[in-house]
Amino acid sequence: MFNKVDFKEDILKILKIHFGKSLDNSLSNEKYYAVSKAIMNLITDNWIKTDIKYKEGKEAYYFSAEYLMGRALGNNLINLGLYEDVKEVLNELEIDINNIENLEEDAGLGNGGLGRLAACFMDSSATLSLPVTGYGLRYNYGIFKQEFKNGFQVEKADNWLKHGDPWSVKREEDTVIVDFSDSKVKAVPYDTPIIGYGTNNVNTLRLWQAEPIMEFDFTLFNEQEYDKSVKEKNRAEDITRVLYPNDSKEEGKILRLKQQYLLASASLQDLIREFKLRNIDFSEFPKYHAIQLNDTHPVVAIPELMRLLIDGEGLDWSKAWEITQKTFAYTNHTILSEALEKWYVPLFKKVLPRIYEIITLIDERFVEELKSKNIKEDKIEEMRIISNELIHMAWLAIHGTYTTNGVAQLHTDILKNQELNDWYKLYPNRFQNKTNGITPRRWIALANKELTDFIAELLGQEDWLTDLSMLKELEKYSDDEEILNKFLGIKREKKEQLARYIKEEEGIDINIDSIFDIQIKRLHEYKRQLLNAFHILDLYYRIKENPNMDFVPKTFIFGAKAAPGYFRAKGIIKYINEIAKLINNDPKVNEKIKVVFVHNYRVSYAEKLFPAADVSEQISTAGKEASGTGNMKFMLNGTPTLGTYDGANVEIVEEAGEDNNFIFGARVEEIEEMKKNNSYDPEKYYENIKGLKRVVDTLIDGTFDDEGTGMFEELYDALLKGASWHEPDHYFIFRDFDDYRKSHEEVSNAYKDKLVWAKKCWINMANAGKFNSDRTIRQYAEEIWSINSKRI
Ligand code: NBG
Repeated sequence: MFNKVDFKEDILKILKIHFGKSLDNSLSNEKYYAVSKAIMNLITDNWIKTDIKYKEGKEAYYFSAEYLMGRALGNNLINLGLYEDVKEVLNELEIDINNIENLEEDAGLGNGGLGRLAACFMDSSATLSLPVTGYGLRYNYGIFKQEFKNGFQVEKADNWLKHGDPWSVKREEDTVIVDFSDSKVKAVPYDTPIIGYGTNNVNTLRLWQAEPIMEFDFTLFNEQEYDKSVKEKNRAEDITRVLYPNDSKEEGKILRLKQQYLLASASLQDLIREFKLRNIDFSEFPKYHAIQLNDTHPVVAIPELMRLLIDGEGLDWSKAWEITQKTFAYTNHTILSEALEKWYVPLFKKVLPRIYEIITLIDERFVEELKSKNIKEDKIEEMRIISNELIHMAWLAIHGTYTTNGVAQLHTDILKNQELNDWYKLYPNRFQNKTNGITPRRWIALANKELTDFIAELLGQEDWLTDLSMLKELEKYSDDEEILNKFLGIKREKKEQLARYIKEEEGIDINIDSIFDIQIKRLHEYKRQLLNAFHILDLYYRIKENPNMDFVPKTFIFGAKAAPGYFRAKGIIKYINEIAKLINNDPKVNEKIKVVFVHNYRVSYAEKLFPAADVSEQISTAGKEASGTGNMKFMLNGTPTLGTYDGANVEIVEEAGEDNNFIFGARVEEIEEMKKNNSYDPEKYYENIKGLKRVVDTLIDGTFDDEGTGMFEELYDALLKGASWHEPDHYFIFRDFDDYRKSHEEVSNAYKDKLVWAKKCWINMANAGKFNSDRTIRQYAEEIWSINSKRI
């Protein structure tokens, strides 16, 4: 039971012990630290109990190179059900809870959807009292902080640990040694508690940090060679120094391979050490462990487990292989070819010679298997794990695991029938779908308290936060004016809050009565922020031509980081910022449209954006977005989707109805058809679709200045001339432009009648139940991991 007096005393004690200060003279971030540590104190007994309880039987382990956790304080208080109590205590201490919440740095140990999904899965696993432990890497620097200079993206280091990390505990005693050909390093685990909602269970996220075995070289130090004496230390620490900032594109760098191997090896050594305490035969290993590989990043764990079993434990090959295959499962998160990881053999061999050798043996045996199944020679060459001096990690993943899953129905179908069709034919029973989800604790309870309270009032209870399907009951109010008006009032309040925040952060005034049309996600050509930009510019020109045209004011909001080496993505950011400058400074139109590109989009910014949105932009080229999860966050907060038939959009529309969303553009079949027949002619659209040429030409006609970088011309060429590696307009922007414009018009028309609009929003929210990550995790637990709830 929570005791206010004790809690208050704890805070004061921690301030004293940790900072040598009293409440009066401590700084805000010290108060944040003390409050967080006081919460750690509250949950520790349950954390220990949970750990003991889980050891009784089978556990699942989520191996992921990324966890995009965001802030912990508010979420932990929500999950503990203590938000209001703690707020009161802090009030008595004259500490403003919002103030200290906002001081917390985001734990940005991920790039985008894949890392955020891992974070939602942790929350759901704990909430369901499921024995699931996350394994990952503790990067000293997370995803870079983004600034704009003259509209160009500039990256700054994200020193998220600068004020310390009250939410983790270093477990020196569980340190393991990881071997590379040129060095050995220590992997030291830091454990973070994952607090479930509505349960006492506290799960664990274990993140490894690389450290040198020898702190520094005393001989060199004594010889006054100070730089050299710490060289080894720095080299070791470099491994977990920084997160690679690429989303959906792989970097074939040595350091990246070292990161992946450190994660795989340290985590497996940890599991094997624990397993050996059971004193049972290794053939029982899969009965106690299911390991989920989050994309190909941790797939080197497959040969690493083979190595540990054969070289370390003396098992023979076939027994080790059987154990390995029964232990691992693999999730595929993309079909983009540039994201399917391949390692260049000479590089891999140099860093991990023994692991390379094991992969060659796996490959040889696989080739035998294919031959025995009468697969043709050329097919075998295509499918084998090592070919053309490249190791295909996705092939290794499918072959070395008992199941492969996609992350939305459409994505899984594309894997089975197109991208991985050969594999599907080889192992038809190994493929399954697990449609992604999001945690309602962070994405509505924390981010939208107003709507959360309203829902609880209508449903008369609070269990809906774990059983989102209850939202369906709210559908009966979809014609109830009073309810809809209250709902609109809440949306308005969230829009006001966002507008205030945007004013503070970006210095821009936005109109609360305008439609907040929001596209927030990583910047990537396939996500087509450029299509959105072209449409905005077209609108601008049409308003200029016809100032009296019937128009509903719109605020277009973007948030996106571009990978630092992704030239085109950076060009698109600059282009949108140029459009924003033009429009926002034109007094004749800025009453009608505004464009805001918020800087440093991240989890904590997202919490303010999703609840305030009127329109959710999900406009990827059909077939390219594996799932999307932002689309689900908008939906849960009552926002219709303006999107293509792609990823989980398809399922969103299935749940909430076509009438309540705005679907446009080419579907997968049409795009496949065009590709097959080579029949797509972007130039035809460019010349014939009214208004299209005018906006596309702004990339080269001097309307905007890219300061001599050549960025805009390069974008233009990509659309009209193509490049060595792709056809012109390979994301079909021109094909979809006019359809997209029409859909925007439909949005404007629907928005004019407040109640018609509110009903669409309401029905979306009421049908968001499927997209609870609790549902997703329950399916993983039952259909992949075979684990059961274990409440303490
Ligand atoms: C991303 C997809 C998204 C999907 C998330 C989570 C990668 C490699 N993939 O569509 O692009 O929602 O994974 O599954 O980051």
